[in-house]
Amino acid sequence: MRSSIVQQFLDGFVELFSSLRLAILLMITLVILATLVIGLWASGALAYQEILVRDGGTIAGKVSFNGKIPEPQHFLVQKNPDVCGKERDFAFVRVSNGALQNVVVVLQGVERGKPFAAPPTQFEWKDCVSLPYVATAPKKSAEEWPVFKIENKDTVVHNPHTFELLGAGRRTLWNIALPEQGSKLEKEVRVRKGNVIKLECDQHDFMHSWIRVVENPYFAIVAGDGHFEIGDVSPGTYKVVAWHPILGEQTQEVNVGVRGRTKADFTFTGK
Ligand SMILES: [Cu+2]
Repeated sequence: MRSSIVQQFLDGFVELFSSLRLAILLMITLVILATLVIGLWASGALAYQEILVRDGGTIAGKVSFNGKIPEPQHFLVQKNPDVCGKERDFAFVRVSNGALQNVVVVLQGVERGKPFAAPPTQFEWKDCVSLPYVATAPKKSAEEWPVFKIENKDTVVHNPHTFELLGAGRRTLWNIALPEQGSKLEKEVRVRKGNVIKLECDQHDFMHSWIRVVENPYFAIVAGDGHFEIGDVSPGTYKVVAWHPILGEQTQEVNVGVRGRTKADFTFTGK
């Protein structure tokens, strides 16, 4: 009799313990899952998703410049004046017939939509100029880094140096010499938090390019006349950002209707 009471007590204890253990295991699993989901979300690892866009609309507009156009910066060439010239002027702000050049327009935070191609961003370093001056670098998910391809077409040493820009600060990504004509590099740019990369040459302080990281295919670089167009946009409300490397960015909210055409014009002003 006594032994069966003890047995019952023991059985009950074992049962309680195993259900407690189960509950604890369940809680631990839930905590791990929640941490993972929050972590993925915070790191942006939840990649852009390609879907079939039906009845998409278009956002189009023009980016203008008003006011005094800043003077180009004048540089005295220290290295390789035989190839690069003795002096250089570099225009950080370029305007053509009132149209601001080198602006990237992006739709912010679009998580799914039309196909997103992510080819390497290509630069040609020729006549001691880095071209293009402004480019985009597609980043499809947290772990798929944009890639830069640079070719040295000059007979002098160029030394591409990339920086991730973070507010007023900047962090070196890499710094690789291209010693001779025909030297090439192809390398990931592991940008962490920022969405702007600066490309410079450590040999020549008048060589500059700026790159906007784009996380969806809804972006455009303005044409020479200032116009841009972004198509296949699912109907909805969007934040349109116009970004210039020197003049900063402007944002406006627009609505895109079924197969609609929405206008988004921007005007930057001289300081
Ligand atoms: Cu150089």
